[in-house]
Amino acid sequence: MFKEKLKKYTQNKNSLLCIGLDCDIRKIPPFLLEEDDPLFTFNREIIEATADLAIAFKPNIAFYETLGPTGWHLLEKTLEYIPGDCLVIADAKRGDIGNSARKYADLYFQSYSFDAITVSPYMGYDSIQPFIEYDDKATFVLCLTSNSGSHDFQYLNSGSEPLYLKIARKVSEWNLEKGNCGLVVGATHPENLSSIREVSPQLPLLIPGIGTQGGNLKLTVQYGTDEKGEGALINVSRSIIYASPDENFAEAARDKALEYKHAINAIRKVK
Ligand code: OMP
Repeated sequence: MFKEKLKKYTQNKNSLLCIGLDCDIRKIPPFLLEEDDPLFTFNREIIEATADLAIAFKPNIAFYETLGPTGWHLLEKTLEYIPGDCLVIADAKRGDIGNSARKYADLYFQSYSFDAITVSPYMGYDSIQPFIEYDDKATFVLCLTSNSGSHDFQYLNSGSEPLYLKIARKVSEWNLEKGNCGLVVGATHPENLSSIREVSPQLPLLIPGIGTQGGNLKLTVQYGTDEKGEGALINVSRSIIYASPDENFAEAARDKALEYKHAINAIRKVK
């Protein structure tokens, strides 16, 4: 079960860190371009250097899909390389009518062995249910996203509360089925994290937006974690994986990951 694994890895590794594997041929250290498979070499080195510090890796599927068949192969090889004591989250942001959603669920949970996926709630319950049916996997529903466009719809009033809170409430209801749902909440809205936590105390939160996007780490950890200082995956992608453009890139990524892990834990302690 995802939630049990999350608890175990959080405690064993004393970490909430999730590392985003958003590999981009234009951003990896130039010297890697001489390799046969530069992006795989990059991912492999990053995973090797940071796996003991992270509880999860989150490949954003766009970075793989954009490469066509080569990208799917790169994703496969990358997944094989991630050690068993790390959760693997497909950041795919899927969401379609039921019978199409089932195909996505089968792809990510059966053909590929991801532990969790991100999905959009816009099309409602039948677009999410095929993912929830996989009871040993987790489904993270976009609730309040980190980007500026989150203001277009997510704050709109829906009855007596903003839409993002309605989504948090709905997903808490769906979670009653199998206990395997979570929410995605951007670290760029830390002040709204506490109300989301209040509405959904039992849901794990996947929180991107730290680092390059400028999210507030202190408030994110304070408001995003549960009463034990757990139940959250704090994602950092670019600020860790592209910490250095030189030959020491993996070492630099490890240093950054360590820095984030410690900074997060220092906040959890005084929570
Ligand atoms: P960095 O900004 O480089 O740390 O990357 C953040 C990662 O999290 C990217 O892969 C985004 O697509 C993803 N993300 C957000 O940035 N904001 C969100 O609200 C949701 C996600 C996500 O679902 O992971």
